[in-house]
Amino acid sequence: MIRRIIVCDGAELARLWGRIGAGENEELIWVPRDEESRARPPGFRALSGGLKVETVQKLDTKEGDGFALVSEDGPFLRASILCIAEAAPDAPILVLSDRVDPEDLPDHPCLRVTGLRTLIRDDVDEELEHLANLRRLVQVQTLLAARERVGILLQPDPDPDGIACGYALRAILGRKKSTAPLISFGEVKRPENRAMVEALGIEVRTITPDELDEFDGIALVDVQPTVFGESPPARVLSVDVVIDHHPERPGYDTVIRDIRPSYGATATIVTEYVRASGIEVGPKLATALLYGIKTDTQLLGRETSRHDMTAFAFLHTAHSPALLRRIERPALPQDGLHALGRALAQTSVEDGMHLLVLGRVREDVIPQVADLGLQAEGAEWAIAAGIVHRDLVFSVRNVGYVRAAGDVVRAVVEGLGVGGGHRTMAKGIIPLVAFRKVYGRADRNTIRKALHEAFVKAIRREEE
Ligand SMILES: [Mn+2]
Repeated sequence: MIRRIIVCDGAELARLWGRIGAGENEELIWVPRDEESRARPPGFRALSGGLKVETVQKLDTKEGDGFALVSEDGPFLRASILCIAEAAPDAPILVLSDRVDPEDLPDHPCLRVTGLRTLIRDDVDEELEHLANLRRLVQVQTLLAARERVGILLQPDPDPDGIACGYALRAILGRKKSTAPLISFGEVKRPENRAMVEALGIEVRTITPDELDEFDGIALVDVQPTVFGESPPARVLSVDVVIDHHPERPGYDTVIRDIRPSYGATATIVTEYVRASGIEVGPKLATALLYGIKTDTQLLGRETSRHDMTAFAFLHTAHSPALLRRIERPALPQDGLHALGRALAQTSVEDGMHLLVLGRVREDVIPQVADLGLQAEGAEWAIAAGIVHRDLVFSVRNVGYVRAAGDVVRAVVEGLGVGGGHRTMAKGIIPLVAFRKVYGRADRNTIRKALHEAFVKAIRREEE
């Protein structure tokens, strides 16, 4: 059994350690200071005169045994480390000291230094943060408790962050769909957002501004009232709760305002509420919030705070990987697979570019094909294009060490349509009308040729 030998310098630190309580396999040693009485702290063995080479030898340490030195006295620590290094060279040493500078300690191959009080302090600070979140949450709960119907308002075409926050807020309010529906002025449209509500069975009701009157409580998550157009409905300018991570906007009233622009996702704020509330976090709730943070921060990439990291780690232990996969990789419909088959039949990688033209297809098939396309040998770029309604829609992926996908797509759609994205992922939309005006027709071959040339040009231009 591995032993941990705890050496406390002086009665005060020994008693402090004693109050924390000895862990299993801990052997407690007290080194009395000169001025101290000989009253031995309970549980400790006294070692007058400090650690000596012989005393360490007598401890007869075995492989795996380690020392913890608790002291604020530099000379004591230096002498003790040297003794241990000589008598038990393989034993690791943990120094717990708030005042001694680690730089002043002798070199040792297996030494860590941490504070004792600061260690406790960090935990206390963390608890106080939980408490601050609990206070906010209790305010929200108290304010809304007596309301019959609370509308949880999301941005139009809500994204995963907004959807997750609405879903979680309802859970921590202890309410149901009927008394706290998720509402929005614009339906969930984007395929990746649809995939989320479908996989999690979350309903978002599309309402008109007039329908807000049905509610005697309104809470906004991941959005602020002045986002809703030039002259938002009056009811929306005076609400009960706003929880958001976008920069604070003026021009509206709310009873409770929790806006934290340094956070990468509103789902992080709501996750902190969830933790503070102590409610059980089931796999659905955890997956929703995790996906919200993941998409808003580009998987903890840009604009991520330590709060986002902590919330993500907390949720990760509770989420369902299978559910997350279903959201991120929605089931491919059979005609999508056929379209993919036809595209693959004439596939080739040219100029490091793998272009797959799908024809008419469901929109969510396109990004999945782009992901797949990047796996082709020699492909630095994958472009999957398909026709959705009256648009040519394409998803772009790259390997990451080439030009930013967002910039390239913006160059490709310039004057024709809209597009944008990030370093390795981007999306573009060109109305077929605009495409035909330039290229005459919009059949498979024309699309392939046009996109190939446009991308080669845009990538080269970006490289200049
Ligand atoms: Mn957000």
